[in-house]
Amino acid sequence: MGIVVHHLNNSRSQRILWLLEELGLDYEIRHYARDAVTNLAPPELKAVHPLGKSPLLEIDGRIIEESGAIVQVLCDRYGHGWLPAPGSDDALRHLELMHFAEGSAMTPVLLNLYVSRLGDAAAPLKPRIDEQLAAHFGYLESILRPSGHFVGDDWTGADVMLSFPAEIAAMQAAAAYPKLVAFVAAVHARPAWQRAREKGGVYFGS
Ligand SMILES: N[C@@H](CCC(=O)N[C@@H](CS)C(=O)NCC(=O)O)C(=O)O
Repeated sequence: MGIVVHHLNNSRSQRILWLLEELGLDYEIRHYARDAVTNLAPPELKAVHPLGKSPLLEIDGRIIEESGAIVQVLCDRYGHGWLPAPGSDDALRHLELMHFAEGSAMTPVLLNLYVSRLGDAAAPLKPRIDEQLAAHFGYLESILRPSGHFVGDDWTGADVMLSFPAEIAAMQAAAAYPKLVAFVAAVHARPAWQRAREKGGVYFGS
């Protein structure tokens, strides 16, 4: 059965294309362009899933939402080398970090994005948001292993998931997070990432 990625330009969906390229899978990309004024996804994505967000993966006739679930499904089915041994402590760590990427790290990033549109009215919220950004990015910086990976000594699904917040940290505060900057450079140097980047269209992280 074919694999289809409903891909919004300049979005989290880029990391799904990267993983598909790493796994050497055949897939089709349906492209959706952000609105030039609002930067939101076009309404056509709501015809695929009620939330109208990307990534969405179509596989075996089913739509799968949430990057973490998509990465897990792809690794479970096609990328066993991209998962730690089942039952190991690394597998538990991997599970934590797969959830951390969207469940924790992205919260202050999104808050920051939204309140930055308030101008001066954002001032009371900014210190707490800045502190939480530093806490989450600083945590990621602190747990990067000497191998350059988040779990074990090789690429895993957690690296794929965390590449997105790491790209944001590297863009927003490179001097504070040299290990994350090096991690992002290693991701972007992967031939699979470069193929995905060509296929995905506009992307902020590079
Ligand atoms: N937690 C979800 C987040 C999905 C999400 O918010 N995607 C953004 C792209 S980075 C989106 O589609 N935004 C367009 C919009 O909200 O209109 C996931 O990781 O899949």
